[in-house]
Amino acid sequence: MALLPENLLATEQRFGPHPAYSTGARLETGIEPDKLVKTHCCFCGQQCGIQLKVKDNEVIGFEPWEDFPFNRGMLCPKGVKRYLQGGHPDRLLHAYQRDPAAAGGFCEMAYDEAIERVATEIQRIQTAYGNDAFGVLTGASLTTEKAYLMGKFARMCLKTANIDYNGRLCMVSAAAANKKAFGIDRAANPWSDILKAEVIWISGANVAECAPITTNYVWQAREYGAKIIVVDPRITPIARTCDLFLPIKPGRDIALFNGILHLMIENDWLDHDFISRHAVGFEAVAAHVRDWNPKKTAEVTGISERAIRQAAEWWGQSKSSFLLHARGIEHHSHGVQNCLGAINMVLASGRIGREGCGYATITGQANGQGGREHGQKCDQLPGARDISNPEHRAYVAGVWGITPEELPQAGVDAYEMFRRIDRGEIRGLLSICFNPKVSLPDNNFITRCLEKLDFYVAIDFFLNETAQHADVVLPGSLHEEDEGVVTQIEGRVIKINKAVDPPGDAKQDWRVIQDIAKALGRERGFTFSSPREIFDELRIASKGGIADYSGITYEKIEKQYGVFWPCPSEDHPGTPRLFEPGSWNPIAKGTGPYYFPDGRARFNVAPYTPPAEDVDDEYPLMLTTGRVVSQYLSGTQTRRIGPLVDQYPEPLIEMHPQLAGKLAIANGDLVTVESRRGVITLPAMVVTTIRPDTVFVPYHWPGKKSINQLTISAQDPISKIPEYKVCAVRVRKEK
Ligand SMILES: Nc1nc2c(c(=O)[nH]1)N[C@H]1C(S)=C(S)[C@@H](COP(=O)(O)OP(=O)(O)OC[C@H]3O[C@@H](n4cnc5c(=O)[nH]c(N)nc54)[C@H](O)[C@@H]3O)O[C@H]1N2
Ligand SMILES: Nc1nc2c(c(=O)[nH]1)N[C@H]1C(S)=C(S)[C@@H](COP(=O)(O)OP(=O)(O)OC[C@H]3O[C@@H](n4cnc5c(=O)[nH]c(N)nc54)[C@H](O)[C@@H]3O)O[C@H]1N2
Ligand code: SF4
Ligand SMILES: [Mo]
Repeated sequence: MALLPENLLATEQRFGPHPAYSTGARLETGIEPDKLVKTHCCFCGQQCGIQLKVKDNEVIGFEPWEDFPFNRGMLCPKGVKRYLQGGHPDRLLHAYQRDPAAAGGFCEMAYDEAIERVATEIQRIQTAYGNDAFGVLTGASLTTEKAYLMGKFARMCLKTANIDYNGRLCMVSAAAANKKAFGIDRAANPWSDILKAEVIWISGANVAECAPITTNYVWQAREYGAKIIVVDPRITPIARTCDLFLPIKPGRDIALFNGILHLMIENDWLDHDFISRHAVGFEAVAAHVRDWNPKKTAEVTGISERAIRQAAEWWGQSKSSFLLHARGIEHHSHGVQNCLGAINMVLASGRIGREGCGYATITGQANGQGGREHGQKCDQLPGARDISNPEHRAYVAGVWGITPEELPQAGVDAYEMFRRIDRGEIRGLLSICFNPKVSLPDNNFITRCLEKLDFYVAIDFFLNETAQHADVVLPGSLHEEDEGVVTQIEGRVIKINKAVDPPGDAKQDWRVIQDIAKALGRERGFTFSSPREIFDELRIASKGGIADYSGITYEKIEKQYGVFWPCPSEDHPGTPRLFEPGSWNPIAKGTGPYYFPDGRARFNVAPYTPPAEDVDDEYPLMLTTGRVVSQYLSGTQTRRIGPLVDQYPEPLIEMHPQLAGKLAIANGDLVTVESRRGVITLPAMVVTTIRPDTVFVPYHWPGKKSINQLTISAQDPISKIPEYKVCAVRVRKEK
């Protein structure tokens, strides 16, 4: 047995120096590297360029990569410390199987034997309960090659409909709204357009902590005179430097967007030419927002009428603008409607698809964009194709050498998979790059489901909290141990380059998947010998789809510092800005720039509905959740990096002094927060930067420190995103 169980226990303890945190000691050695590898950060969707220093097959540090145009060498605290994961003692070096008798509950297993066992269990479960009884959960931190392979593996090798990914918790509301309004799901503009905007509107995005490099774009625009408007229940770091802050009540953003559009119409701050020539549906939306006068908008949103009028005036009268949003408006049971409300405001202004006139959702995970395009979503096929469309099915089946009938239909979303596990309909699970025990809402339910599985196999480089329920754990690859492409926040396809080989028995993820296919006797279609071969097939599979990568090559990415999709042929330069006149569009075919047969964008009526669980006498406060700058997602990676742990060692409950005063709570006191689903006790952080009716807790910690014990599993009916951003709670001081 390796170091595994002791270290896992150790990483749960935050106090004092302990061996399981990487401390960065190796960096101080001043060793000359053997080579520098130009690649990108493994964490957020900005995908900053970075050069890794490599010595003796180990990443020992980094150098800035100043030529890469997006970040020009800048990095945030996570990027600076990312290299510390590789040498961590918890790195999985072998396969493991569950063994209640072993310390830590697992014992080492030969890799080949583990693969055989996985194949046997898959066959056993599918023979007894049907193909769909085996589910697959994947992630948007995977390269696009791997995301593509996972979609193909689930449908062609396992023949199951049930594959979905962790972007279901992240990008899907914006994706669904973008498809409804524009027919395409990608940032409309490159970030360089932010610099040319007169007004920058930021809704529900903690830019400085979660998209740190974007802060630089926003601040540079401010230097040139731009006005910054921020909408958030908390005065986040970007809000501290904005020109107008709108302290919205969680869950009320549609009301604000409708209220702003109301004032735009009343004051005739509209682009009539754009509305009549490039869009449809304005009249219905205009009729709908007639009611949303400033008084009503102020009552619902909790923002003053004066601030609403000021925001409308700046937005309405500007000549150029950029609207950005993130999970703050998307993590809602009406997340799609929220995004449609934002888009209506953009379309009415006509400021999109031009220099300095932009709109985008800020993508989340490393490959939040590319990971949602090529078929790891439950209803999608490569090229952002639709699994229920017969033409799309026929095309992809043709590329894979199967008949369309052999392709399963749409499966269910990630949360629904757990409900099916609970009901005994799904009996087996393979997960890669996902930690649902920490990251899904109402996660005590998720833990109970994991214990019900007949068989569960996890592929990861660390034993995350979900994988601790696995029967078999397979050692996959760390970011720097493989190559492939990802698509960053702007829609720019970039290349991750391999710096080191996987250690021990660890294998590149795509090899692990192909080994399982082989052990199942279904090797056909899974004999790739490199990520480049997978990418070349992906290019063909995406050809003619909306997310067309067919003209992108590894060489072109290197030459151009990335290629913006769509890129339909090798002589096409790529598409940094969408919706420009004459740009390639396989749907509109010259009728207009939007991805519909008539070439026009769509206004969508976005009715206001309150959150799934509103406050009442019993649970009188709103809980909202999110992130801090030094921690990343479920924390599997960043909770193992000492300097990042030091910055924010454990979750705190942010509350306003008014609320704290009422409950006799002082900064640092232990406070219990309770919802209808769970309870948590954490130290208070009393700050004036949050609404007095709202508390905020970051979600990067497991077990008793996991705020997802309290969150609600209500989902948006269209996108199926969970409502992480608002539920009702009560708060009391611990005696
Ligand atoms: N440091 C760090 N950076 C990250 C990540 C990380 O874990 N850590 N994760 C990456 C990923 S996957 C993602 S998805 C992004 C997320 O990036 P963001 O969406 O920017 O981050 P969040 O903290 O989830 O939420 C953003 C803001 O929404 C606000 N908010 C809450 N409720 C509402 C509401 O009802 N309306 C409005 N308008 N605002 C509301 C919160 O106060 C918060 O400031 O970050 C990426 N970058
Ligand atoms: N309360 C609350 N909950 C939330 C959110 C919130 O705002 N509030 N945000 C949601 C959002 S936006 C997101 S994106 C999710 C994220 O939630 P998860 O996807 O569950 O979080 P991760 O920490 O990314 O878990 C990914 C796992 O993949 C592994 N991994 C990373 N890269 C690779 C790789 O290349 N190969 C392999 N084999 N493994 C890899 C990591 O080690 C980790 O164990 O959380 C969601 N949960
Ligand atoms: S901003 Fe994102 S991509 Fe850039 S260094 Fe930080 S975590 Fe990495
Ligand atoms: Mo995310």
